[in-house]
Amino acid sequence: MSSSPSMESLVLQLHEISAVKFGNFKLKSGISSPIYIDLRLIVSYPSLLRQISQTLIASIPSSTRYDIVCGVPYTALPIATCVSVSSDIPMVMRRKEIKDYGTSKAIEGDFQADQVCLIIEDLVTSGASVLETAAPLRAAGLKVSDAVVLIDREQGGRENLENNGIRLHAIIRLTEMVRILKEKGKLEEGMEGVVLRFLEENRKVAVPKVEKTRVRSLGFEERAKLSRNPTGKRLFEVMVEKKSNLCLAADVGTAAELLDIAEKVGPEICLLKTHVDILPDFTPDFGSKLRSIAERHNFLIFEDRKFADIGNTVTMQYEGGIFHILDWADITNAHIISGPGIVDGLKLKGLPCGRGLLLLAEMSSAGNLAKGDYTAAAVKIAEDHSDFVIGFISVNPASWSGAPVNPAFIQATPGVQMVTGGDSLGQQYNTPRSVIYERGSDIIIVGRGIIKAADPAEAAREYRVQGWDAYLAKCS
Ligand code: S5P
Repeated sequence: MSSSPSMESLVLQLHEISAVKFGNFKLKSGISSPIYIDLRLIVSYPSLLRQISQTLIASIPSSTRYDIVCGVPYTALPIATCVSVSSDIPMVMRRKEIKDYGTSKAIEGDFQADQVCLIIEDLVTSGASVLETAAPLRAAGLKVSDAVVLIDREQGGRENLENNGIRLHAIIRLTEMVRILKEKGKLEEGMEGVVLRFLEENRKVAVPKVEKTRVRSLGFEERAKLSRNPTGKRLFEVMVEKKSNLCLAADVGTAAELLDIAEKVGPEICLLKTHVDILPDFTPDFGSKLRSIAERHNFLIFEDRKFADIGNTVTMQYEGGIFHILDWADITNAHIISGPGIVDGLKLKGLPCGRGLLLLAEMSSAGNLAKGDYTAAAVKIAEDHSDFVIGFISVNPASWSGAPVNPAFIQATPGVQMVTGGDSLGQQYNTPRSVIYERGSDIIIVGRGIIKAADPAEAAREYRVQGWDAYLAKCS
């Protein structure tokens, strides 16, 4: 296999400036390596730096879309700067010294959530440094799906990144580099074999595990700014204003009882969830009565309709019928069993009114089928409709595989009581702390734990305090 003249020239220049050396080197990991690559030197060679950045840009497939670039600190920072300047693409910088990315300052520069960021790196071994940079970028709401690297050491980085949703574009593979240097007479006799054997024996370098608990969560104030939907934004703001991440599931027997409990529990909650189809005394003025209580106590209304039909049908179910949900519910929710058309249908009606939608990504009941690929499909649909979808009904979002979920999305979790357990019909309960702190949710949805309490207002206060304390612990 022959290499292009520009690639050969790059390799020879890297060798010339001793950025690539052969011998016996002790690596940081403790193992001895016959090859050592130190690309920090390239800042001293402007024409080489220019050549590298131009080759990097040219190596990215034209089908890869990106709005901004970010270099992995520190060696790739000057490379990314050159790419940014010469292709007129804005850049952001990741602060390396911030270990936990609890503030927006982990990423410097101007950007918007949902923009696509291309990561630029000098050398990939296991892919760990690219992942360390991708994590805070994603936590800040940016999308990361591609990384471009000058040298791939072919030691598992490509596969590790692929497993984390990042495609690697490499300019030079290490084996190819060694072959070029051998052909050009730059290697001592036998060195090619030594290096290739070393690579063969160290094919797979595992990515060190990132401790999840060290990752401080972004606060609701920050996340409010990331939400693209007015109701999603408002919900975050109400949570901050009221220090409440409690949603009451107001599953009472009559509309009169519902309005009564809304009045009593209103000061403690950020959200009140209804099932209007269980109210025998529902009247057309129910919505306006509930809205006036909601305005007085500053909470939002969520009709737990769980739409599940095709797009055309749900448009009619949403605005019509007896309940006119669209008129009074800030938020409703939908299963994704029928595919993304259901979101298109609901959005057609809901978006012009500023409403928001939660998707059921998981369920709390025993034996339910919403898991794995189904949950991943819900996340994908949400990302494709982040102007209308504000988040998920979920149970354990911290356990979701794949890329971290955009922090603009709110996680709301049912199946919450002060003690773990369940009911006789499959409901399963976790505690407020476990749901918020361990399982990575934002809002606790509590029904019978409050409604059936001797003093619902007092019980709601207790749930609010526990839910909020767990949120504060997660952010500190
Ligand atoms: O998976 C789910 C989704 C929802 S929205 N599991 C649930 O329990 N819910 C709703 O949360 C359910 O319809 C009910 O209104 C509430 C839980 O009530 P609780 O009395 O068990 O706390």
